[in-house]
Amino acid sequence: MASSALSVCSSDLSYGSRVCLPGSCDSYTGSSWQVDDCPESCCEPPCCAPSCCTPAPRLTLLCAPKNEYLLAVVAEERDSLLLGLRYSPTQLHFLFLSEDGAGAWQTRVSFRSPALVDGQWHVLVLAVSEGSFSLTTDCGPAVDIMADMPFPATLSVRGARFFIGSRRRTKGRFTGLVRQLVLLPGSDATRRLCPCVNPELAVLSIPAILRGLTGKPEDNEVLKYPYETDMKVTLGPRPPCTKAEDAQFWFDASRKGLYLCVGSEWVSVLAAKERLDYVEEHQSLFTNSETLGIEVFVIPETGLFVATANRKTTSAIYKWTDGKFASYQDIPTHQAQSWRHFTIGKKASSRVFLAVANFEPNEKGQEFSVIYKWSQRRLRFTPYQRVPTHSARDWEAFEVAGEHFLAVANHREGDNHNIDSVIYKWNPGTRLFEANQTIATSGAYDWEFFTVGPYAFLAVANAFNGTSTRLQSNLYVRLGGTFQLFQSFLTFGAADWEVFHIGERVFLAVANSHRYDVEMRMQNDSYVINSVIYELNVTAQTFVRFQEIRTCSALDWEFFSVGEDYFLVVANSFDGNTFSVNSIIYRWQGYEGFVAVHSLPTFGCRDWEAFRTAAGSYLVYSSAKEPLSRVLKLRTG
Ligand SMILES: [Ca+2]
Ligand SMILES: [Ca+2]
Ligand SMILES: [Ca+2]
Repeated sequence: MASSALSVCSSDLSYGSRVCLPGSCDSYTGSSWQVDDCPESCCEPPCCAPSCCTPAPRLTLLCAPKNEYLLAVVAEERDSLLLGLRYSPTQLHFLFLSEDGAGAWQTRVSFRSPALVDGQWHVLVLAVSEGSFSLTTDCGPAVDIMADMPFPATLSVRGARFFIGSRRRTKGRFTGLVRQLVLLPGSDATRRLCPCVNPELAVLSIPAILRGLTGKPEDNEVLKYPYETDMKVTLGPRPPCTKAEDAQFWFDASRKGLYLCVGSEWVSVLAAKERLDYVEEHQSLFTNSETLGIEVFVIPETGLFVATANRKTTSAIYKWTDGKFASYQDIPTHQAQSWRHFTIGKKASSRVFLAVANFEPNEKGQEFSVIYKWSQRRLRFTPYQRVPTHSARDWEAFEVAGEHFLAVANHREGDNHNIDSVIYKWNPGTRLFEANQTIATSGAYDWEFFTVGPYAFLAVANAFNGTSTRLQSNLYVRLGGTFQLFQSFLTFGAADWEVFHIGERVFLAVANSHRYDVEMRMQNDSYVINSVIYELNVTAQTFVRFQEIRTCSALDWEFFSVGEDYFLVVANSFDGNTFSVNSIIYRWQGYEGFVAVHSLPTFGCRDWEAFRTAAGSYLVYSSAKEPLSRVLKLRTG
């Protein structure tokens, strides 16, 4: 009637160098069921006692001289164990308290201990129903034990406390790592978590069973599995809690909160806090043509906008109106690649700019990109300054010590990819941007500016040098009034740099799009390659490789946060065969880095932007292959 799924990485328990024959440890012949009528301290003889040890190199078990608790429910007052899962190198014991008129006794169901002591993560699923106990390890074959002593139909946990990794006392504390413990009432999780013979961390992060519970109206019923129908766990919107529902559970799937009906109140058993639950489509935004770049920005006292850089002759600006983006202004562009919004001056609404990167010359063969300025009077963007560019891919706007800069990524001039990109500086006298510094780039795709303490950095994504995509992308630091080379990174068709901060830590992620070399033959796997996240090592004053993530011609990374969680979403555009590939949302999980949590079907995905309104958090992505961008809503609990 209940099952628990554990992922366990046991530490090396082989302290003590003595080994012993398994037979000498306990009378286990596989798995067993027995009434456990003696205190646990004496139940299992210390298997490594010298008397029972024989060196036996072939049939050996390294063992620890104690049992460790993975979980325990302890009745505090009488200090009795109501429920427990105890692990020893030889056996895994499931313990529970049975009570009837004659008294209370502890029952122990023992499985031959799964081999966990190998430094790897393991998934244990223990399914318990009235008369049977079933254990699967890493989704292998289940070991079933039919019990003479049934699992109690009711088990009062009044005044009890739940312990993970211990049973209250220091003794018996688990010395390995428990990554996740899922208690699933009323259901056997085995077939929902499996098959998963080689469980990956990504799969473990949110078990499919929890991901599937979206709290839709049709879910608002008592679970439908026959033997589960008496479990009284209700899903869906908050049900009533009256005398009739006393001691029943309500699982709020949308917020992952578990509540118990006590008296006439739902009492939180597992706290629910705001977190990303799932992503749902919010708006299909039909665009003038395929969209390469999107830029979301706010004009104070006017509203929220998105600018789309469209492949054909007209790009567009949409305004957030009644919870959707609505057409606002069309702007003629020439194979626009991206937009960049920025402001200059204090009175933000009167100094709003938008720069477009044009990839192609105009009808007269003139090649330039354009800076537009927001007209407070006309409530439209109007052309402000033309800047000569060469197949411009990207604009980056930034401010250093009160001065305003714009950097353009010049991709190529004719067939020559090894050209200068230019940093422009705002001249407050002329009120124009003027060339300030040139930097040699190779098929430049993206600029990314950031600061760390007093230092200003500018990273360029170099995508192609005319023969190869395998080349150095560079990070520059501003010293003595110019940007100077700080560090080089080997990249493969680098299309985007994304900088982000988590606490004090600074990360730089590169989107590697393509492994290609004129010398090399085309390879099928040249699009499915690793993109890399680097972390700044402050002591060494250098960025070091933090994590590599498999991507499919990645073109953009976008970092965002929801509640207390941090996420990265990647624009996967092509896998060598099709543009229909999933883009992936990764969640920051501390020492494990970023772990995949959501797969989003996308088509030729080019650019992601995250934004927030009073109604919640959203993502929008553009497609370089169809005139359709999509706005997604991040559902949180
Ligand atoms: Ca950029
Ligand atoms: Ca980005
Ligand atoms: Ca983006």
